[in-house]
Amino acid sequence: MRLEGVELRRVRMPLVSPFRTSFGTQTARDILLLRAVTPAGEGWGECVAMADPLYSSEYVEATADVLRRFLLPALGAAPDALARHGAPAVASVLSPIKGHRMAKAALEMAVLDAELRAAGRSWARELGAVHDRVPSGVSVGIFDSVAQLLDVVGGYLAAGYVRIKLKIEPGWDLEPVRAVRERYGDGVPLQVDANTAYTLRDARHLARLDEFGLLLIEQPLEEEDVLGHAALARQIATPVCLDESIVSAQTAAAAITLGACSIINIKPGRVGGYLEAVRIHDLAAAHGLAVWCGGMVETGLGRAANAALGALPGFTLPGDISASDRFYATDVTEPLGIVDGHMTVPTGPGLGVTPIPEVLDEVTTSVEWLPL
Ligand code: SMG
Ligand code: MG
Repeated sequence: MRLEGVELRRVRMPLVSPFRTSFGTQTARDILLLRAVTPAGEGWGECVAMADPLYSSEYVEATADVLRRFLLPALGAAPDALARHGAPAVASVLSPIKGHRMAKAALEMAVLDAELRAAGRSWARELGAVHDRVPSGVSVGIFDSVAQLLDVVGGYLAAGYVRIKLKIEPGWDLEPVRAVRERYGDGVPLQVDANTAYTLRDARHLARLDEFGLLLIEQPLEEEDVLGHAALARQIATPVCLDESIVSAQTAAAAITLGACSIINIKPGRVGGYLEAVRIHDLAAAHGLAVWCGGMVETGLGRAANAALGALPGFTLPGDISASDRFYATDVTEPLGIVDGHMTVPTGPGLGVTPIPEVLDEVTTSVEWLPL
């Protein structure tokens, strides 16, 4: 594998409806896409960083900056490692540069996609997928009223989604959960995600969610409050799942050992790439923990890769792997749909999906070519 350069392409995609979480409301997604160019063809990467550092410390401008200033020059200075080891060399070459996992993940994704496309191998096969389709869950935002929420949830259930995740925050937790249970019954697989909106002082309040038989509560406390999650897990019956706190296999191992979670949401971008994501999957499986694949409002590129990851054997809970039309009227790839509540895992070379040039051009706000 020899990398000639990487194109950074910023796209702006309007969302079909506002997506409100405990940290803000999004009406459009500003995304950095990477196109890795090699003599044998190209590969695509999608950076999951958001426009603002509200979900995590990374944000889209910062990821472009660190790629330009540090990550691509570092990779350019290590052609032998890349030639010899291919995509797995990316993380090791970039390891002296601290943090910036979403930027690193996007670069590794683009390089791995180029490599797999050239070899005619699929993402799913490369990662170790064992299923040809994955159950599709949907993440539902915060609304002004419970009535609105119930309508939206009803629509997703009618569309076949097999699991509902409700975003919660103080003031929007017991009531929406109770309303969904009352309207749609105890049989609906249901979970909640607080995106760090609570503190350990809320433990008794959060314990009131216990009666609703939730699959899990995701990241109730601050990213760095691993001990707080361990203490909370002892005070509530709902299983604690970590998202923001898990940024590597090492932090996953610590959280598991400390009893901070019994389930992990794996997002490849958050942990520095799909290869690290597989290591967390393996670690969790060795400890008997369930994992599921999270979502970062990706285009079809990221979603296709997530579907392949979610098809590994340890992904025993439905992921946030909703169809293209959950967020986008027009995806940059062929639309990914769900049938009987499942998304088919792509089997073509690499990611198995490719941006449609005309659609891509329409949503592109800037293009920058960075030779290596
Ligand atoms: O991609 O379906 C999706 C969104 C899933 O809720 C989702 N992601 O904390 O898990 C999470 C959030 C992070 C992004 S919210 C803008
Ligand atoms: Mg989350």
